[in-house]
Amino acid sequence: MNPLELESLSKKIRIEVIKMLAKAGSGHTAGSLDVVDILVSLYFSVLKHDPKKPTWEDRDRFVLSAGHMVPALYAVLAEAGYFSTDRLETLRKLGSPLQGHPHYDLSIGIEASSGPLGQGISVAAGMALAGKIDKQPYHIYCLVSDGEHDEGQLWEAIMFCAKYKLNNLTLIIDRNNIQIDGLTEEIMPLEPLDEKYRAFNWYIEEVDGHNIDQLIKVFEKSKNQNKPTAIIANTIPGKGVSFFERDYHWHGKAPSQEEAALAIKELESA
Ligand SMILES: Cc1ncc(C[n+]2csc(CCOP(=O)(O)OP(=O)(O)O)c2C)c(N)n1
Ligand SMILES: [Mg+2]
Repeated sequence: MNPLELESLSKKIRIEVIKMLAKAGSGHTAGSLDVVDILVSLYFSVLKHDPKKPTWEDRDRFVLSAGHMVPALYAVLAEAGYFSTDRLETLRKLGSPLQGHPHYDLSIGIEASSGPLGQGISVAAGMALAGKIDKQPYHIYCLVSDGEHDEGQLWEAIMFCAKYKLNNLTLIIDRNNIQIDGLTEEIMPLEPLDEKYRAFNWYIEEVDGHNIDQLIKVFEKSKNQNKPTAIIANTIPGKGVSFFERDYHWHGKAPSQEEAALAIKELESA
């Protein structure tokens, strides 16, 4: 797919996410919308994977550490062919594999359970070290949120990755500047975030997290480093819908049916 096709796919995914959240009546709107371009770039251009063979040994692995953003991942996995898009409307329903936070299930492409902030990166680090020990060709991608940097475990994992020079791991930081109760820089300042990673011996890149072309280039670059890579992806929470954008109140709130209809209309006419 060319970048234009990927952009229109992102729009379709955002509409699916809004429908899923409105139908479920609960969930996380801001982050789910802002990671869409990152996930589309990964699953439709970067990752070596086969939705028809989800247990293929040599596949690249993606771990969503910020588990609350999973509606976007479900929509991308369905669109990629891991399961039917009809199932998206079962989000958060009893008995559905599509719970509000991801549950390990390779049959639908979910590589790790997550939800407790700061833990997914440790899982990804373990996968990357295992890949190195076993001399496996696959690459590990892990998406963490900025709010997850308030967890001590994340920094332990960052030291671990540097110690073992896990250059088969690419970390994407969703830098949307919000967390549950407000702006990250007011609640627990993270800046200078790039310098922190550099001091922890990581290779660092910074991109516009909505520029698919840039994202793909930087992902490719991250595969040729001699240390783990962290990509700071600057994103707009609630991306694509004017009344969601940059408002932290949408962190953990689903749109009503009326709000969803307005949001979809705005996306469709953009
Ligand atoms: C260990 C842990 N503590 C608290 C929570 C509740 N929680 C879920 S998301 C979140 C905010 C984290 O910030 P971020 O991921 O940056 O949020 P977003 O950008 O999606 O608004 C919190 C406090 C959790 N899931 N895990
Ligand atoms: Mg955030």
